[in-house]
Amino acid sequence: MNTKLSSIDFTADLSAGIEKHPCFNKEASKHYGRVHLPVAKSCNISCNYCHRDYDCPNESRPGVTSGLLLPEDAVNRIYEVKKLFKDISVAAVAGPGDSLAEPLNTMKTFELVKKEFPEIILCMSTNGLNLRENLEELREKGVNFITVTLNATDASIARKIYRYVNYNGIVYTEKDAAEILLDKQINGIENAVKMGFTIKINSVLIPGVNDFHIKDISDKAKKLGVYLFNVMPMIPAEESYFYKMGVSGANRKDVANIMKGIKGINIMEHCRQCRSDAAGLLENDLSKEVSEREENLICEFKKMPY
Ligand code: CLF
Ligand code: SF4
Repeated sequence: MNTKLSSIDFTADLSAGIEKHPCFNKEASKHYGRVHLPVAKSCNISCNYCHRDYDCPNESRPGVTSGLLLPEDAVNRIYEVKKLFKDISVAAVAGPGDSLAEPLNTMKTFELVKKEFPEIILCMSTNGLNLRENLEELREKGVNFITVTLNATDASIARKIYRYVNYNGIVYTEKDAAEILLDKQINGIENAVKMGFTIKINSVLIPGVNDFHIKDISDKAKKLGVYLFNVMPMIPAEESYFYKMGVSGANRKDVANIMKGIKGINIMEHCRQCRSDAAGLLENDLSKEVSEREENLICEFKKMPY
C-alpha cells in the first residue's frame, strides 16, 4: 500500500508497551516472553550468510529448521504457548524468510492476533526492502515495534554481503543490488520513525567485511532516530556462500569489543538470536515443546518449495 507522507498522522504513540517488550527492555525480559509466528516463507534478497533451507539468520539462529504456520493457526499457537508460559507480552513475525517479501500472511496474522489478544504487543523484523510501502498497513494492524537488519550503510560494503535483491520482480545484482537495498532500508526506517514506530536496527557482524563499519551504521542509526541498536555475531548457515568461501563467523566477544566504541544510542546486550518460532522467555525457548504439542504445522521448513 502506497501512502503519501502528507496523509499520515504522525501523532500516534507507537512506543506503547515498551515496558513489557522483552527485547526493547532488558528488565522486561526477566518477566515477559515473546512468541514468534513463523508465517513468512519467502525472501526477496539473498544474504551471503544465509541458506534458504534454514531460518533467516538476521533474526534467528541458522542451522535449525522450523515448521511453518498458516495465519489461521497463529492464534492457536499463542494459546499453546500460554499453556506453558502465560506472560507472553509480544507476538512477532520474524521469518523464517522475510516478513514483508509476501506481506499477505504477515498482515493476516497480525489482524487475527490483534482481534483475539488486543493486549498483546505486535512486533516484526524485516530486511527492510519492502518496509516503506507497508508502513501504513502495519500501523493499521496495530504493529508498534519493527526491527530492520542493516548490515552496511555504504554500497561498496553492502555489495559484498548480498548476492541479489529482487524488488518488484526485477532482480538486481552487485552494486545495483546494494544501492537499491540501502535506499529502501534507509527510506523505510526514516519514514517508520516519522510515523512513530519504535525501531531497532540489527547488524550482523561479519569479520573482515563490515566489522570496521559498525560505528558508521550506529552513527546513521542515531541520525535516523532509531531507538535501539543490536549487533549480532554472524553464524554462517551451512551451505551458505560465506560458509563455502570459508568466511569465519563472529562471537559475542567480537561484538563486545566492537561495541566499546559505540556511544549515544541504546545498545541491546541481551539478544538470544532467536529462532523464527521461538516462544517464551528469551532465556528459555519453548519452541520444541510447543511444536511437539501441535499437529497443524504445514510441514518441516526444509521441505517447503521456494
Ligand atoms: Fe522477535 Fe525481534 Fe520482535 Fe524481539 S526477537 S521480532 S524484537 S519479539 Fe529479540 Fe530474539 Fe534478539 Fe530478535 S532476542 S533475535 S532482538
Ligand atoms: Fe536469508 Fe533473512 Fe537474508 Fe532473506 S533476509 S536472504 S531469509 S538472511
